[in-house]
Parts: sequence; structure tokens; C-alpha cells
Amino acid sequence: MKKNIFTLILTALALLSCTTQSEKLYEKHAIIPENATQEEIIDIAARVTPTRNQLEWQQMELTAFLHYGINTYTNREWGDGHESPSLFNPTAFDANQIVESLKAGGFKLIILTCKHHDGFCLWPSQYTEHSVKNSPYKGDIVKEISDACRKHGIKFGVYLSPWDRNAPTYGDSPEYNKYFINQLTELLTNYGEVSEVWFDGACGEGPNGKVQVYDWEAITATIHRLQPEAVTAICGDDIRWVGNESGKGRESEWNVTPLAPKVYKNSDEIRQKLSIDETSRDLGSRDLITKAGELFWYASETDVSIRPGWFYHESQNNRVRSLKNLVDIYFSSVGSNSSLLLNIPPTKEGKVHPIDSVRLKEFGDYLRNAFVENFVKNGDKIKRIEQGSSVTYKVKKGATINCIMLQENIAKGQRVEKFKVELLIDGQWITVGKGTTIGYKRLLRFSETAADEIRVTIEECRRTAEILRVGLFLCPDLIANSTTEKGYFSSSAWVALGNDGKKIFDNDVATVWKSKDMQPLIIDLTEKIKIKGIAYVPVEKVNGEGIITKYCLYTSLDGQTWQQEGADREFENIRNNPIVQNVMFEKSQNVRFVKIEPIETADNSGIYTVAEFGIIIK
Ligand code: FUL
Repeated sequence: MKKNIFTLILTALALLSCTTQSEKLYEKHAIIPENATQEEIIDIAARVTPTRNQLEWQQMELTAFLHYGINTYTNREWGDGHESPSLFNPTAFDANQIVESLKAGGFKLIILTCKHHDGFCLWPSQYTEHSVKNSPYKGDIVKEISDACRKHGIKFGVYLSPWDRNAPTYGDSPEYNKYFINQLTELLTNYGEVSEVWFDGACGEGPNGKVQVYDWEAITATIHRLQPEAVTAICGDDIRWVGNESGKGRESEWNVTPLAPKVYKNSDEIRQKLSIDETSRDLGSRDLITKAGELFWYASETDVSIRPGWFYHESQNNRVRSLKNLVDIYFSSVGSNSSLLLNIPPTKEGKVHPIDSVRLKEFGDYLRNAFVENFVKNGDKIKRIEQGSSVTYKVKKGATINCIMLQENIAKGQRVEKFKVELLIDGQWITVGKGTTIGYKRLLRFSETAADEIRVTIEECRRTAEILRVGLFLCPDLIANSTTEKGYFSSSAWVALGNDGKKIFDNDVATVWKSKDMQPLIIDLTEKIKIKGIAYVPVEKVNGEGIITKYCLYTSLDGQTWQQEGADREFENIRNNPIVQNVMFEKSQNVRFVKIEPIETADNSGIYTVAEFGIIIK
């Protein structure tokens, strides 16, 4: 008997070591051996895992963004760096109100724009005069927000824009790198624990502007040294931009991807070879990974604003996203294996606007209420499932459900490629959900029903799938958005002179007018109208074809004498956030003709496009 137990233990140990060996995991990064077969590459991909920091970050699900700074006071999205610090003048700044509002929305981490592209610092940096220290406010916004975060048990993160339109050294690479690292060091040493460092990828300085070569190695080393627990995002190597600023996740979202983080030395080469970037539809299919030489754990973050702009604009108070819209965004981000980074821009006063804070509370309450009870019995037990196999669970008696939640044990990698979910309703198995990737979390909705059992089938996967959790919930239906107004007026009676411009005025953003060259577009409103501004609606695609980025704008009463409206103009941040652009005039004026002279487009294709044109009368 003794001998038998001994043999059993030995066999168990041998089996265990065998499993551990075959389950060798690659934390964050795997290099594919040169002569690896397709099967071997897929097998390696299944064993790339997140670091502890990456895993904990993804489990948080909800991060809030605070875009606050000089733009709040100039009503812009991108400042040019020449603004006077004296403009920064919050009259009732209240860090507690801000943090409490975000906490009520369920957010676990808050990232503050400590410095946006205009270079204005929300802390009294000793390396520049362009900061709060020279504003009427005088205090330290970074300190106030980080202290309030700690007080309310929320994690704190910093956004530090690499692009700086104020720093005189910008473009003098070694000097600016020093300046940037000095500022980063201030942020990472003086404000307690920092959990996420967000480096924006935007840089508007074109070929004739200053080009900065960043020392990413030194920058990353600074973060690892000063805040080893922090994850780095966008121009960082822990978290990837989802590829749009509109809250849309991918149908197939892979955490394991050959997309090399931009900060890696060979990143450009890899991206070119595989023809991929953050906006590519496919970042992890079998087809793609079998062409790869390296694989990364590089999960996505979906950043989107609760209002059209990233900064606060009073004119957008009636365009705060509805609860339904926010919940849909939760499903297409967190529910599609991404993380949600929702921006809530503080007002000029220095608070979250009441409309936004009410919406946040509704959002938090909705999620807390919808996901409070899992109606699957024993849905929390980890199950290992082979390709082609199913697992069945009982559903709690009397439950009404309309939402499935599936989670993989991503600590062991991401493996599911295709799945199906069926419910046993009145003795019949009915398919209520199908999909490709699961990853951290997959949520699918269907019509409300009762059911006795749920069956999850893993139709395709890499190695053996590990399902961490299966859930069924009741997510109350919501009424479609009624608060978002279009904000501009357009009429099919207008004429685009010399062009067949019907698509410009057809009230359908999906139909896009395309120019033949870069000649100005002249619009005849056919009668004299008193207008406050104009609206340009671009193609709804990141870096989309012919999106106008820089332009001149003129108005006229007779089509002969033109008056220029402002100097050379820029549609700020339109490449990444191609939403309607409202251009307000200094004063209302009578206009019959509008002329838009494009100067630069997002893709430099020699043509420009207009999805819609409108005027602002109210
Ligand atoms: C973009 C920036 O240019 C926007 O202003 C904003 O900060 C957004 C989150 O990222 O790239």
C-alpha cells in the first residue's frame, strides 16, 4: 500500500512537471524561432501572458480621463502653446467633487492631463514658466487630484503629452528629451503612487515643423525605476490604443499581437513588414501571427469622451452622451476584451458639470445593478475545454436573462478563436450568441428569456481553452439617445458651385462628397442668412481619406468680395476624432456664400472630402 502511494505521488509529480513544461509561458513578449512551423507559432501565441501589472490593469475595466488645462479656458481642443498662463483661472476648483463624481460612475483609476500639447503644466514644474504657478490659481492641480484620488480609494495616472508646442527645445531632440524626463520625474516622484502613464501619440508638426526624436528607452527606464507598478499606455509598451476615439471595440480583439509597441527600436520595420498599425482591423488572427517574428501581450484601451470634444465647451452641454450610448460603449469596449477610458472634462469653474455627473451616476448604478447577480449556477469554476467541446451549467430557477458574459483565464493567455452559446429553453437548445475572441471579457446581448441550462461550445481555440467565468445577467433595456442634437442646420436647397455636391447636403453622413483637386469649395446658401458659424462633418474614419486638417474660411454676400474668417485655421485632433467640427465666428453675420479653401488633409492625397456641411444659426 505504502509503495502504491509512493508510486502515485511520483506519477503525479511527473505529470505535473510535464504539464508545466508543455505550458511554458512567455510573459509579455515571445520571439518566434526562425524555423517554427505554423502550428508551433500558434502554440506559442497561446502561451503569451500578461505581466502582473497588465493583468491587474485589465481587471479594473474602467478608467476615467480628465482633460483639463488651458484649452478649458480658450475653448479649444489643441492649444498652440502661446496662450498666457493668466487665462487658467478656475473659480471654484473642487478635486473632491471631481473624484467623487467619477467614483460614482464606477471608475477605478483617474488619468489627468498634467500637460497637453500646448505645454501648459497643471503642476508648478520647476522646468518651465508655462504652468499653474504663473496663473491666478497658483496651486497645484496634480496634487489636488492625486490627493483626492487617494482619499477616495481611486488609483491615479498621468497624461504627459510628448508633443509640446510651447517648449523652446522641442525638436532639439537631446535637449527636449532631458526636459521631458525632468517633467516626468517630477510627476512620478512628488504625487505618490502613479498607476498609469499615458503618452499621447499625436504630433501635428508636419514635415516643415520641428520633428522630435524621443529617447523612449530612457523615458521607459525612468518609469520603471520610479513607479515599477505603473503601466505605460499608447506610446508605452503595456497598453495599446484601440484605434479610434469613438468607443468602438473590435469584433475580434486579441491581446496577443505582432503589433510592436512604437517605443521598440524595430517597431517601424515590423509594422511595415506586416502592414499593420493600431487602426488595423486584424491584429491577431492565425493568418497574421503566422507571418510574425515576435508576439506581444499588448491589450487595447478604448478612449472616448462623454462629450464630442476632449475639453469642456459650454456649447456641448446638450451633447453629453446618453446612458444608452454609454452602456453600448461599455459593451463594445469592456465587453469586447478592451478596457474603457472615458473622458469627463471639468468645466471652467473646475468641477464636473452637473449634466455629466448625473450621467456618471446613472452609468455606475446601471452597471452595479445589471451585474449584481449571476444567474448561472457554479459559473465561477475554471473549466479547461478542448476545441470542439462544450460545457453545460444549470441556470438559477425563475431567472429572466438577456446577457451572456464569458471570461477566459487570461493569466494563462488568450486562446478562444470561435465560440457558440446556447440556452435550453422549453426543452430546446437555441443559439443566443456566437463570436470569435473572448479574452478578458466578452458580453453578448439577446432578447429577454428564461432558460434551464446554458451550453458554451468552444468551436476553435489555440491549445486548451481555460474559461474562468460564465455568467447570465439581466441588463435593463434603455431608450435611445434623445439628448444629442445635431448642432447644425443643412438644406438640400444649397448649391456647391461648379460641383455636383448633392452628397454634401443630403443629411446623410454616410454619403461622402469627394473633390477632384484642392480647389476651394464654394457653397451658395441661395439666400442671405444670419449665421453664427459653420459645421464641417468629415468622413467617419480615423485618418480617413481627404479629411481636411488645415484650411482658410471665407464668407461673402455676393460671391465676389470675400471676407476671411480668422487666419489659417486648423481642425484640431480631427485625424483621431473625426467628428463634426463647429467653427464659430467672432460675431453673427449675414452670409450668402461660404468658401472653404483646404490647405492640408489627413492623408495628403491631393483631394479632400466632405460628408456634410452645415451652418450654425442658434
Ligand atoms: C489625442 C489628442 O490629440 C487629443 O487632444 C486627446 O488628448 C486624445 C485623448 O488623444 O490624440
